[in-house]
Amino acid sequence: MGLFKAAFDKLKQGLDRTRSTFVGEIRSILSGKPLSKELLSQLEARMIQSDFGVKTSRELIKDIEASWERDEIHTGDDAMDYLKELLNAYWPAENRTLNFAKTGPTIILVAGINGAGKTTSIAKIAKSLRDDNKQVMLAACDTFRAAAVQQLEIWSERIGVDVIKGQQGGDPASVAYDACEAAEARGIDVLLIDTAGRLHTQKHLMDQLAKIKRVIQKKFPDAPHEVILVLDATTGQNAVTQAAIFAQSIDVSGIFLAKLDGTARGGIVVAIREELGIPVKFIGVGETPDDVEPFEPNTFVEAMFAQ
Ligand SMILES: Nc1nc2c(ncn2[C@@H]2O[C@H](COP(=O)(O)OP(=O)(O)O)[C@@H](O)[C@H]2O)c(=O)[nH]1
Ligand SMILES: [Mg+2]
Repeated sequence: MGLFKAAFDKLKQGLDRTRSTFVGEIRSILSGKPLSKELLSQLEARMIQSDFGVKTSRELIKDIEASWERDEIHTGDDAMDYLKELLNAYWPAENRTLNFAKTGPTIILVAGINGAGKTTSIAKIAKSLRDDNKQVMLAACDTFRAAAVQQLEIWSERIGVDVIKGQQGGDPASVAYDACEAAEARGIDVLLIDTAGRLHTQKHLMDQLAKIKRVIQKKFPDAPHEVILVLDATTGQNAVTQAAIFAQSIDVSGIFLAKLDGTARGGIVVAIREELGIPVKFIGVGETPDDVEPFEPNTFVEAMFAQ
């Protein structure tokens, strides 16, 4: 049940690269030494390299420096502990769980550029919900690419959930509408809508997402209950830039940060919070439907710093 409770060992394994590279390096820089400006500047450089973002890195270093000046911390090891403490307190209290419909099916619209990990992440969410005894259905609204529909069908068969699809090249919004009707008729709990990640232009893509949303609302005025944006953690700052573009066109309610296992720059989770203010709800830590964890800041920080 990866979606509901973070599994520490799995998370730790998923963060292997970040742990061995970023945390391993800062540990070797800081450990066993008295704190100095030089150590702090090395720490800051490593944080920036690990995608924490320039502004956040600067602020966290300033906080550590202030604590050192107040004579509260003295060594590199103290600074490392303090950084961990700051990170633990970094995320605001906010809702990071899925928002379910009060009545009728919960509609989850999933967006993101091609290759970000949308379809895989949908399979992960679907499997977790199935494991939690929910009736799940998928809608293949990436009608632009035949392969996209096939990929979703393969996952749906493996997980054992229905998928609604239209004709190749057909109107994605009408597939979304059909899927909403089918979800209601079949008493489905959660409908996950896969969307295109690339069209002729960015404007086409954003217009299409907006249209899908409008059509869903014709059927269920309070839907979509979630708009999940899937970002590829390995693309670092590019992912943040993309997210800002999507967020301008559709109200993104949560981020699924895929491929965190594939990067040593786990600091991206911090940069997303800082620059977008959209909660990361889930993280992807591998390619199978079980490789998903809810994003719980404290568990995340503990796993990242675990020895
Ligand atoms: N290592 C790893 N690979 C992932 C993860 N999520 C997706 N992928 C891979 O990323 C590639 C693109 O994923 P896909 O779901 O097809 O992306 P889409 O184009 O956005 O639908 C595939 O090879 C996936 O197996 C993840 O969390 N970790
Ligand atoms: Mg896809």
